[in-house]
Amino acid sequence: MTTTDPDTEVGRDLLRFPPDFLWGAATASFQIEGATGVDGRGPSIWDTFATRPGAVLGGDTGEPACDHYHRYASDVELMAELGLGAYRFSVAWPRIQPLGAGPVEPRGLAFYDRLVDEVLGRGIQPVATLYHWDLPQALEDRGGWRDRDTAHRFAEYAALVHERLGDRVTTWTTLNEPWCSAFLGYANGVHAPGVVDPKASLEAAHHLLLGHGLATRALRAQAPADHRFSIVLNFCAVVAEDDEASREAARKVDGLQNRLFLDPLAGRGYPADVVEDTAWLGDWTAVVRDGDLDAIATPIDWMGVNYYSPTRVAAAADPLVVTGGPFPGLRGVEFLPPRGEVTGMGWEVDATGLTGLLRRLQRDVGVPLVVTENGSAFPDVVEDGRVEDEARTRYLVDHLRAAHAAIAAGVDLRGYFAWSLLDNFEWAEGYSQRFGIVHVDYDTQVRTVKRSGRTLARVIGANAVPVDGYDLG
Ligand code: IFM
Repeated sequence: MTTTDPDTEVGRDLLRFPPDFLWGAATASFQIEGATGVDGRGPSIWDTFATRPGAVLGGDTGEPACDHYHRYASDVELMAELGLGAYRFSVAWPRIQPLGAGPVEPRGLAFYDRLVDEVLGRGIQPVATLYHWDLPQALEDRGGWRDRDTAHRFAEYAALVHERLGDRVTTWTTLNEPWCSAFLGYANGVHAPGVVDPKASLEAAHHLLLGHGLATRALRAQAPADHRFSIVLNFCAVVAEDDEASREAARKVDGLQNRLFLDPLAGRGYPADVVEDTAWLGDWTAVVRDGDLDAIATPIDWMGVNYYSPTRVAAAADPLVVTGGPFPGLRGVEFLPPRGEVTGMGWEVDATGLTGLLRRLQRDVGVPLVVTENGSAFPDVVEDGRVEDEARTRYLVDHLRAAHAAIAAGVDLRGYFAWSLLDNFEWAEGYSQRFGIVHVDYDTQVRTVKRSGRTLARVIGANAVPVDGYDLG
């Protein structure tokens, strides 16, 4: 359709999104809040991990991050300026229960109360994630996600946050990217808590999924019928070299990255091929008890899809050679270098991977989808108070076109959240990688909306993205 809409000034061929499409940006507590020792917050595994020499680039920690704990009101004002319809944030468990169980810290709950009121006051829909990796250290001291009890503690914590915020927040996510919590945290230990124990990481994956299921059940039992529950997974679009052995390698990676999580959530149990591939580590499925798979398959209302990049694989010369890295028990796979443009993280840029992934999930999942994270890190330069982040802007617009293509192909995609609203603490990379559509000067805490942010605002205003070109901002 061609239009010269004076309101949007886009004036070219447009790809229009459905009228009620949800436009947002996402963040996570530990990555932006700072104020780690304030108002009774307990230590999280990331506070501990960041003090381990060499664990986080540059020795960076959760301080100051974006000092969002104190600056949330002006950050919400920024969201309103960008025209966001929704804000996806996470609640820090150690602010609510400093020891991960038992006593509740009222000042922690009060912070999220104020945040939610501010967000709603600006006409923005809050989308709350209950766990984005900041496990209370006290629980890790008892085994963390390797310990089944953590799943029960998570369900209790989830219920009490929902009890407090559920009169205003209706859209909920239990876990963000359990693959990362389990495998980066416990298989190769590049994330907190920094444990290297591949078999235990599979047990942790089960306990995370169990925690999701128990929490979803508990929330459903206490929530009004219009509340919407979900889990957010990070998927990789696996691209294999064109030969049989490489397709077999892709099956293994897809199994450990995607199907290990998708299948039990969809009621299909753990995929037999993944159980078989990992059996040489020892029988991790021994931790699965009667009733666990039913709990994990508690129906959800939507699924969050985090997509950044494709993963290229080929067969290794020796099918039994241990691949290493975060995939527990993976053998016989070679990860190939990215092709074409890469981001600051070294991740290949391929928007078509998003379309393919969404189409596949439409078949495999059976609930509406939301892109809950998508974005790119590039080094930014602030010049005359402006950040002209051309590469990030292209990434954004191309991925929006890819999301639109999925909708056009029949995918029930309900929303798109940019990762991230603000530059922030990028985990093991510290503050070295900037994903924000808003630049943060960590010394002065000055925020500057980047060209990508201005572009997203224009797209939201038009509820459409141009068929070609990037010159919107
Ligand atoms: O910053 C992270 C986020 O916390 C989880 N998803 C991926 C992002 C970029 O690495």
